[in-house]
Amino acid sequence: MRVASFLLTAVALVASVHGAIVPSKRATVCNGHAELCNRSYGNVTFLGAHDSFAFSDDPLALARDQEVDIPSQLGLGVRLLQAQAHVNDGVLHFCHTSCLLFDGGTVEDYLNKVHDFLTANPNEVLTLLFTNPEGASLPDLWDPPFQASGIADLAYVPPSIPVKQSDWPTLGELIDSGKRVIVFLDAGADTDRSVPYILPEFEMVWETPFSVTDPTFPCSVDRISGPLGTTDHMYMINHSLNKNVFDSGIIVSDPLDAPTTNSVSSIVANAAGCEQFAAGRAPNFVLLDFVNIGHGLDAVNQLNGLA
Ligand SMILES: *[C@@H]1O[C@H](CO)[C@@H](O)[C@H](O)[C@H]1NC(C)=O
Ligand SMILES: *[C@@H]1O[C@H](CO)[C@@H](O)[C@H](O)[C@H]1NC(C)=O
Ligand SMILES: CC(=O)N[C@H]1CO[C@H](CO)[C@@H](O)[C@@H]1O
Repeated sequence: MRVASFLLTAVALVASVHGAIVPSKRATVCNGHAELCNRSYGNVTFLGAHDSFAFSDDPLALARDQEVDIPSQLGLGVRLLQAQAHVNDGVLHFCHTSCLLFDGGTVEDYLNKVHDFLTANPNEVLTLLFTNPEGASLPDLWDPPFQASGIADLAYVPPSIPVKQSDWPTLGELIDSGKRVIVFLDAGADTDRSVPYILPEFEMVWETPFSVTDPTFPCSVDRISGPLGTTDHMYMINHSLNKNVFDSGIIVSDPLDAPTTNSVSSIVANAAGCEQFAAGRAPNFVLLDFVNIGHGLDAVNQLNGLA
């Protein structure tokens, strides 16, 4: 301890001898844009991949919602990854509805890939939005893969919960602090706060309806919880169009619609329809199927005032 503090003092002295204060490391480009460094996380629009793990290039894989893998999605500018977890043989997997229908592998393998991206891209803020339909235990099943992959060390823990939309740190602050992953869970984190970095989604983010089959995407506040008011939440548009197969009630996503659904005009129109619920603000997250099709990132840049 003594040696360490002596060294620190010596370094400080050398620094002051060489003139003035040594500035702490500051990110100058955040998520690819200098303009975003000084912007609150709550005032940025991010591109999201719905069912990010459910990728396949096989058109016959009806349970897929993406065509390209996680590194490719991130490479396309996706900065929110959504996925649905199921317990399979006592271990958490990402699966679509059931692991028999589509098994995307273990959450730990998935998070290892995400960690590789974060290590290679130190100036990126990333959001993980996972769903927990089986109510898997946070300390017993969710925390272990986050710890093993190293993502837990990068996850932001707010000083108190819920965080108002206007109270989030800037992207630059998140990057500079090394805590640049925001983790939301749809169910479980509201009642169990024993894993502090796993945040209760609906207390801070509201969502538009899902399984939408109307291509005009009429906006409404579908899922939200208190105590914060609607405009003090961030929000996500679930901008994926589903097809009711032969009116059977079976809903699947359709890549043939994706060029239209993922166009700038369709996304921006959906956002405009929601601003009435958000004091005129753009959505924080634009969640898409088939992120490699259409122009999702262009729409997001436009909503961020960057285009
Ligand atoms: C960042 O934002 C703060 C407060 O909003 C402002 O005072 C400061 O000038 C901004 N810095 C830059 C580099 O834009
Ligand atoms: C960020 O703030 C600007 C200015 O108030 C607003 O136009 C924009 O919609 C906001 N974006 C988000 C995602 O809150
Ligand atoms: C976070 C999330 O993905 N919310 C919903 C968006 O829509 C899909 C279906 O299209 C739902 O499964 C998700 O829960």
